[in-house]
Amino acid sequence: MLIRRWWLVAGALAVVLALPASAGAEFAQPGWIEGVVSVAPGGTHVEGIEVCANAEIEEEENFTQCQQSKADGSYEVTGLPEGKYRVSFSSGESGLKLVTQYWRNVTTPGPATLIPIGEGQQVTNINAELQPAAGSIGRPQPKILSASWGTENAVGCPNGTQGLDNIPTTFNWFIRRASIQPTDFRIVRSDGTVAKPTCALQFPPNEADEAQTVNLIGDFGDAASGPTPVAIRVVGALQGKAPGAPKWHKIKRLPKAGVDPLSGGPYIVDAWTLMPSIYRGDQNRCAVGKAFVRVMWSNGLTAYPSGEEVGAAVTASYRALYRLPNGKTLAKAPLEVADLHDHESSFNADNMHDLCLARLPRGARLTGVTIAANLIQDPNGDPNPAQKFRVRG
Ligand SMILES: [Ca+2]
Ligand SMILES: [Ca+2]
Ligand SMILES: [Ca+2]
Ligand SMILES: [Ca+2]
Repeated sequence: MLIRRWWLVAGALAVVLALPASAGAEFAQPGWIEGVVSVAPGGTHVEGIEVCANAEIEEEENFTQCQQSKADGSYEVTGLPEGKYRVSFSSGESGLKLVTQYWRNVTTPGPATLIPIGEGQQVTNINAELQPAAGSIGRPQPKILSASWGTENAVGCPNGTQGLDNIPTTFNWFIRRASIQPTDFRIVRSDGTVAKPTCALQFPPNEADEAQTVNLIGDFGDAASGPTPVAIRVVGALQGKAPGAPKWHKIKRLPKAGVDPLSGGPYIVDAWTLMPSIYRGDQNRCAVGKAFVRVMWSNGLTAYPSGEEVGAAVTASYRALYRLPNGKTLAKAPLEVADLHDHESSFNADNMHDLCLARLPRGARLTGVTIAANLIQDPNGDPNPAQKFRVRG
């Protein structure tokens, strides 16, 4: 089968084979497939998903052509000789941990629908929505969740400068430490001036599973007489990944985020189930329980009004909300709260708590976290408002 072999060898050889005068009809035009890929929940279009078209061609090795999706989720796999193709969709270079699937939403190759492609034929709308793999969370796109003015003239940088302000900035992704530089950020003040941080640290949240926060430290304003910081922008190249995803990924431009005032209280910005792969090495992890929920806040956390590490009142008030397969909601009280005593001084307490939960019913899905008001304070001494945080998706 000369025609089929043509596609399996280098283009240069094809020219040689094409020389006989009568050969024109033998060299069929290749076909191709195209479509759009997205990631659930929400059907976000993602760059770097790998789409492969695989044909078992008689008397030949398997023939496979692959291509990655573009930023708008579209892809084209070209150069396909006539045949029937099994099309697969997988994580590729997307930086996400996704379940590999075949066209028409099956996860094993056996029952996959074969797509016939004729000579020179264009087959369109070979679309797919991929699901996050177990032990990862979706989050196909990075986002800033919060930027809150934490303290005024009260913190320092490793270069020795003291008396600085800080703005902990939280993301829905882990940010790769080696990619963070102070020059990656700008702080816009109320008078229109722009400040650069003196340093940008993953501290106090400094554990490997706490990489969602970057603490911007510098001279950002004056709460009493102004100006005050009002917005932050990311202007440099950060790298990040969704918690549980295998690869770091370049973070493209993010929308400008507003800065909460110094006097504001702390609030919950994120909650997700800690998977074993991430939680295993955590030094101050839950010592009890079967399911573990990371609760991330906008600012450092201690007990209100003592400023000591949080205790029984906080444990008693937290609830993790779950949706059960029968549609009912379960409000689960934690057995304990972990990720406490992060640092020697409670002033450096970080912005995370871990809820240690007893075994959950099968199929329970985390939908939110609640806690009553006036139990937790931020480093400026401001108490928390009551929280009814909803998990999206
Ligand atoms: Ca505050
Ligand atoms: Ca921890
Ligand atoms: Ca911690
Ligand atoms: Ca903590």
